[in-house]
Amino acid sequence: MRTQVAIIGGGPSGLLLGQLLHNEGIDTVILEAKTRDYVLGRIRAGVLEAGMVEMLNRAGVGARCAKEGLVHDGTYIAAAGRSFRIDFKELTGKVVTVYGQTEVTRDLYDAREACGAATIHEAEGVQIHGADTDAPYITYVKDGAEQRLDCDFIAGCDGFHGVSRKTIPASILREYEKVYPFGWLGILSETAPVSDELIYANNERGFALCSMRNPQLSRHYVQCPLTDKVADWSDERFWAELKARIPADAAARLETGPSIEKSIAPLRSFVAEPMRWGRLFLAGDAAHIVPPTGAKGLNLAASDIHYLHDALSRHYKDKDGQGIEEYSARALARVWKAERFSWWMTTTLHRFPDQSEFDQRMQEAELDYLESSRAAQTALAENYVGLPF
Ligand code: FAS
Ligand code: PHB
Repeated sequence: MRTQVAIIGGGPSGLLLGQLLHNEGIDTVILEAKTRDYVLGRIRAGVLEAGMVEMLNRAGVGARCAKEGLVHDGTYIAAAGRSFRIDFKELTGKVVTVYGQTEVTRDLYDAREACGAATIHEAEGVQIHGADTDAPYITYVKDGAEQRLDCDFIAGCDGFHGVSRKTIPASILREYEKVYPFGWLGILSETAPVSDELIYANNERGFALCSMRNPQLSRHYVQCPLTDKVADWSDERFWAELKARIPADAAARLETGPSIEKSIAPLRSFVAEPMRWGRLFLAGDAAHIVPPTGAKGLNLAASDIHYLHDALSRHYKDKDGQGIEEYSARALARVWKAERFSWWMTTTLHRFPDQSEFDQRMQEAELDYLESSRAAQTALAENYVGLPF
C-alpha cells in the first residue's frame, strides 16, 4: 500500500492532521494501535484555546463545538480562604471553550469516516523504516498479517508512549524532563458544575480543580500522592476532600454523586528535540508533555498540527520545502512557552511534599501579586487563552 503522508496515531493530533490534509486532496493513512471505541473512551482534556477552535473550524469539524461548547470568559483562582477572578476577555479580548477532548476526537473520527480516508485500527507492531531517506516506509501487523505502507512522509502522532520518538537516533534526540512529586485524581460525575467557570484552588491540603464538560457533567480533580491508587479513593472520600480544598461557598453548593470515571494521572513536563528527523515529524504528545494545570496539552497538539499542515501543504502545492525545514524550530518555540506556563501554574498552585517555609511564602507572594496586579493577571490570561500560532 502507498500513501503521501502516513500518520501514526489516531488521537486528536493524527486525526486533525489527517482531516486538514484530506481537505486539500493530500492522501493519508492513519495507523492506530487501538480500536475507535478505546480511543474515544479516554477521558482527557476539557479546555480549548481559541486557536484550537479555529483549527477545528478550518478542518470543517467545528459545528458541534460551536453548538455545545461552553464559552468561558475567565476563571477563578482560590487561595488562603479567598478567591478572585481572572477576566480573560477583558484582559486579552479572547475566551476559551469548554468542550471535552473525547468530543473533539469523536467529531474528527466522524469526519474522517464520512470522507472515506483510510484509518487502520488495531495496527500492531508499527515500525518506521528509512525515515532519513527519500523512501520511508512503515511495517505493521494487522489481523496477524505483516503489512507494508510506503509513503512520502511520516507524522508521528502516537503520543508519549508511541514508537515515533523512539525511532530518532539517541545521537540526535535530546530530551528534557521534570517529573512532579504528585498526581491528579480525576473524576467525571453526572452532577451540575459547582461554578459557571473553572475554579483552580491552592489549599494547604493540596491542589483542587473544579471543571466541567456540560451543564449536567462535571470533571473534578484533587492532587494526590503518586503512591495512591484509584481503589484508595471512594467517591465519598473524594467529595469530602474536594469540599475541604475549595472555597466554602463552592463547597456548600457542590452537588455530589457517583463517579462515572475515576483515574489518577502522573504529572510531568517533557520535551523532545528536534521534532523532525528526515521525513519523520513528531507532533503532540509524541514530542512533548505538560502538566494539565495550564490546560495546554491538547492545545499544543493543535499548534504543532498547524505548523505541520502548513509545511506539508506548501511542499505538495508549491514545491516549497521551507515549511518542512522550519517545522521543528517553529513548533518548539511555542512548545517551550507553553511548558513554562504549565510549570508556573503547577508550581504556584500545588503543595510540594518537600517545599520549605520560604517556598510557601513565595507561593503566597505569587498569588498575592496575581490577585493585585493587572499586569500579572494579563500574563496569566494571554497564556491561558493561548499564545499566537
Ligand atoms: P494521544 O496520546 O491522545 O494519541 C496518540 C494515539 O496514538 C493514541 O490513540 C494511541 O493509541 C496511538 N498509539 C500509540 N502508540 C502507537 C503505535 N505504536 N502504533 C499506532 N498507534 C499508536 N491535556 C489537557 O489539555 N488537559 C487535561 O486535562 C489533560 N488530561 C490528561 C489526562 C491524561 C491521563 C493524559 C494521558 C493526558 C491528558 N492531557 C490533558 C493531555 C492530552 O489531552 C494530550 O495532550 C492529547 O491527548 C494529545 O493528543 P495526541 O498527540 O493525539 O496524543
Ligand atoms: C478538564 O476539564 O479536564 C481540565 C480543565 C482545565 C485544566 C485541566 C483539566 O487545567
